[in-house]
Amino acid sequence: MSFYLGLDASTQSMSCMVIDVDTNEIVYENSINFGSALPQYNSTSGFLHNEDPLIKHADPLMWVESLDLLFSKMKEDNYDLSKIKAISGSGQQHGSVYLGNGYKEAFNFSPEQDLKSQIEPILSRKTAPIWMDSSTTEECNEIAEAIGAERVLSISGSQAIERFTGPQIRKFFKEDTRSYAATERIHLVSSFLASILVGGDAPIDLGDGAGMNLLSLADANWSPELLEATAPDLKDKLLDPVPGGTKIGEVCSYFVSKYGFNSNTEVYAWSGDNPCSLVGLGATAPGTAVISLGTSDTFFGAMSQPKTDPKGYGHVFGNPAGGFMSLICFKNGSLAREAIANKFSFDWDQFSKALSEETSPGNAGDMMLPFFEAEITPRTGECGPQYFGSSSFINGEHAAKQIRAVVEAQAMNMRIHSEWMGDKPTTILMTGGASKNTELLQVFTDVFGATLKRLSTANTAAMGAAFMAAENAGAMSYEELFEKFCKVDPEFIEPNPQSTQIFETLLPQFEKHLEDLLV
Ligand code: XUL
Repeated sequence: MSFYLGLDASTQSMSCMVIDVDTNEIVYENSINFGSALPQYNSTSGFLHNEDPLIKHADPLMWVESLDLLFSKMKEDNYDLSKIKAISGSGQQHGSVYLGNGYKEAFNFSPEQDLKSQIEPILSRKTAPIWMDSSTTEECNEIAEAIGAERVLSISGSQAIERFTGPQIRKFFKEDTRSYAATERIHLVSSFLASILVGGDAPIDLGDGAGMNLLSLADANWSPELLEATAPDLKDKLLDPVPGGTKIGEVCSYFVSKYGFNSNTEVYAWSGDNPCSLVGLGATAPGTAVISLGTSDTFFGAMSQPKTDPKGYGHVFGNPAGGFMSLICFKNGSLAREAIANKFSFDWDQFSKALSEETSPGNAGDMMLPFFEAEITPRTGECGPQYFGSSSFINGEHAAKQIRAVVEAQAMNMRIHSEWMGDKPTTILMTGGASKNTELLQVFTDVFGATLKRLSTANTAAMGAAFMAAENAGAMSYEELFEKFCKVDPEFIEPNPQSTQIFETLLPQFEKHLEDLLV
């Protein structure tokens, strides 16, 4: 029994990774893309269309169905699930699922029916607000006014933030008080899927729980002040949070009879995708900065003591290996890169070529603010992309320059907003789907003036979840797991000093455009 399964419920897909701690190999990987595998949910990018661009909800049944689909695929591939010793998982952060009357009984799943039809009747809110939602500014202000903005930051490690679960819960309570009252349990994406695996309520871990504006970091428990400022009777709707990697039970009989899991397969508390990536990258000790280029781009690192961002964009989450982590999130990550590629019908090869062959660092002064969606860092509202520089660039006559402009702006925005974390990093670990693109990374290395290293797997959230299962089940320590599995790609990406100098001169200009936008 040397096999450990990590699941990753991200914005656009449900993925899995099995590691074998005897042979030090990843022995199985698979992924269900929501848009292509489950088109009936009309969620090409993992969320439902809404007339209001600030509202981003997903159908929780899509996540549930993807779990059945993923295990069916493993079975079809003749992967013997009875060999799995323990499971943990990663979920996109902040998204919340609301369960009502009869939910506990429903968790006693019958293998005669699929999961989706058994979960559907117990949802007290049909859709789940996800991290991309920016529609709760009013609720954030109300929470901040109730106890003081500074106090929200010092208790929870983050200002009241639109996508965080507390403000989302408050909005639900205000808009649909009856359904809120009928809600018996509120889960995060991570604890919801963990609950399904064990067939009973699973707690939220401190890593993901810190993304709710409800947790007191100092007490490692829900803050009575924040609960009260958010919505009535909220404490009763939440289970007490647990430290990362707490054992929450065994896989329930549904998975045993349907997919052949061993009934002794242990399940450990799931966490958020960023805390899991910290583990999967072997970056749980302070000193290593990480950039993840995914649907959202994030910049994060482990911290021994919580430190807050004076500008209020940064967050403090729990580190699943103990202690804390800092994080800043940029909503216009892959979605912005995809939007510009689609605008010019470029595939990823053409995208790379645009960066390496058709344009040069600094883009001859042409610059943009790449906020296709309302940005989180900095908070922009629904402003759309903005272009500055030559008229041919502004008019979109030069596709390659617009592509470079998006990537340069993403890197400059990230550099400016990560400065509060402390010393400028000299080495940064890169992860996420887009980290495979070397030409794109050249822009990041030049802007940061730091060496970039990649790991051999880009799927670090699933890897982190598999590590959490293995470490907590007693297979081996995190240090040993990192040593065995976290193989750094021998090809480092080094900054070109001349290009870095160009960006040093451009950064103040870029910052000025940002400031003008926020006025
Ligand atoms: C982090 C954040 C995103 C989501 C989705 O605060 O909102 O990174 O976790 O990946």
